Amino acid sequence: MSEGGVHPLEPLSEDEIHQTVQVLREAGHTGEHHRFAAVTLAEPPKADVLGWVPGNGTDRRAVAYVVDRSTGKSATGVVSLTKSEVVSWDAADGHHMLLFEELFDAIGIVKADAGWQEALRRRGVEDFDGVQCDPWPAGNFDDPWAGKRVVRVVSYVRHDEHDNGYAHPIEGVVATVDTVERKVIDLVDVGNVPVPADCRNYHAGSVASFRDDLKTLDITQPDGPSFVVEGNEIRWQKWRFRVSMHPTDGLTLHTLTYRDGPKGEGEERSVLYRAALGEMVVPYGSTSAQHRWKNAFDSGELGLGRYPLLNSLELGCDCLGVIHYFDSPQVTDAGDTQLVKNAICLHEEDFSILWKHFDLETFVPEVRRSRRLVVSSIHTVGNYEYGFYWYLYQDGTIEMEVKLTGILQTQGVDGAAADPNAAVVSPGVAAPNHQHLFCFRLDLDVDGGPNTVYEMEAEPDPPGADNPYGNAFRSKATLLARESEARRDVDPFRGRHWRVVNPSRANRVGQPVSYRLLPGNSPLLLASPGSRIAERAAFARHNLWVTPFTEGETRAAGLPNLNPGGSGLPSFTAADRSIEDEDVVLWYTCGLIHVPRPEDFPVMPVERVGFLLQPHGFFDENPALDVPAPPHAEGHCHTTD
Ligand SMILES: [Cu+2]
Repeated sequence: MSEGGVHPLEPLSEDEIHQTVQVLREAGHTGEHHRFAAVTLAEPPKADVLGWVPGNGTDRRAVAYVVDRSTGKSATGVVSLTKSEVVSWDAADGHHMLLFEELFDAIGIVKADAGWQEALRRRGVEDFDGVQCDPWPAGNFDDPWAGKRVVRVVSYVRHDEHDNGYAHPIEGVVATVDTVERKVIDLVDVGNVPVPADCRNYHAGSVASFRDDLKTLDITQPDGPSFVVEGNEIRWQKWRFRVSMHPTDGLTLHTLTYRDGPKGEGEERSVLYRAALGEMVVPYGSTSAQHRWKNAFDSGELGLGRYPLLNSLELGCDCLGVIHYFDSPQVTDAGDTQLVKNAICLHEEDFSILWKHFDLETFVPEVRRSRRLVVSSIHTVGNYEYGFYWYLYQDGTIEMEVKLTGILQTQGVDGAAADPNAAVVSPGVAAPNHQHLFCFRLDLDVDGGPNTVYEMEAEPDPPGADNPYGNAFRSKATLLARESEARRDVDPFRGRHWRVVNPSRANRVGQPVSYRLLPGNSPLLLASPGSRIAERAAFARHNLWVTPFTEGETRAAGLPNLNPGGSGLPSFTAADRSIEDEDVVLWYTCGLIHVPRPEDFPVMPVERVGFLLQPHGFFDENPALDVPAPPHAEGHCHTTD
């Protein structure tokens, strides 16, 4: 048995990753042709985690996602680290995320391809070494190669090593590479658009002059931060939770509770069991040969929680203040271990006012500063960066904010043949319209559960004898009893949102306790319902889905790489299960419709999107009354008893 002190949700150590690889090798499951897309903790069944007490060992397990490069077949292996043996080896499933080795190989294969070289010469490009090739997930369009492991490669010219290639797209050339056969199996070479010549750079060496009026801004916490970290457990104010980095789900919160009442006396109340990205997709809206197939599932196809997509964060650059970093041990394709240092950043921020009132009878104000805890990570997926920021607030609010930055996906255009589905951002350079759609899997356990979900919205009362002035409106609650009733879309005109209620527990005024999901910007998938991407990214056709918690139902689109569609939520919900008075999981999709601006180029200022989880009747009153006034405040911001 594992050591009693190790919590079942502690991430794998480098030694445990090494052990997993060794066990699979020694059992004969993996050989010279096998590569490891990911090795991560096999999270134990929920009941085992919740029932764990220190001193009770659990069977600690790892899961390995493996690809055989000689056949393209993939497999999932589960290894008991406690017993050092293989628990299961499922060679039946395919579609595991892309290996970096496949992506890097594809670049070399394309550059050596005579047809591709000829297509570039036709565009005046002769220096193939200076060309930047970007391999992409290929999607699934019933192509002749459907079912094989393929990637599509598009290219850009760099005038020197650090030049921004996205300013010089080589338009109309797409090479499809079979990563098993290791050859180009299809080459698109269409159109006659010149490669845009203007250099558009953003790195410090390329900026002519910097503004010179920024004074020093230091953040100091002379007494240290207010949080305590033990393993992957964090305690801050009344919150307690765990954090981890998952290969596909990215930054993950586990077993989040809030202590209701004074220190040492309050009740520790459960809010959620697990919250993380359940999938994301970036569908492009251009019909052109170079862009029509671009639908990156950056989570399930590319594994944004893996090295080298997962960034090592730098103090003073990515994060400011008194920081605690969590490292992320990873497996390499070849089965070695690699530590991503500073993968998760934990720190506190001042966040303006928490609450205030100025009493006009006494002219005495009461003001409290809001402090929030920030847990964040940043991921580079090709041209884009995504930052995921979980915020915890003193009033019981939880917020997710995705920060989108990086470089636009670009398209060479000549003025005469402008693409109606793209926006020009620089002379000769357009960027296709696209969406970024993030589906968060939110396993709420409000006061432990079971829970029931209600859709809430404001409804005007009809004018009449009961509403003579026509001003009345009420809050309408609609029970979502079955999965088929819980595929819902936002309605900002009615303030639509969703409440997760614990029907067996009431607050002081007799209402069932609840947390509510307040949606942020929530566009739906714009691609037509009959399109292949609508099948593959079905989760994004509704803002909300609700399922009863079921072990293994973790990915909103299943394993999306090369997948024709139908996996994930459509399949989970096919039996139309009851979700009333159950352990419910919410799948909420927020996102952006990105019509690119010239200001997004050559590097895009951060855009933000996200949502809130807020207590609604969970507490009996404002839970942040006990936040003290700032001790060193100048002037008058509170009474002095
Ligand atoms: Cu975008």
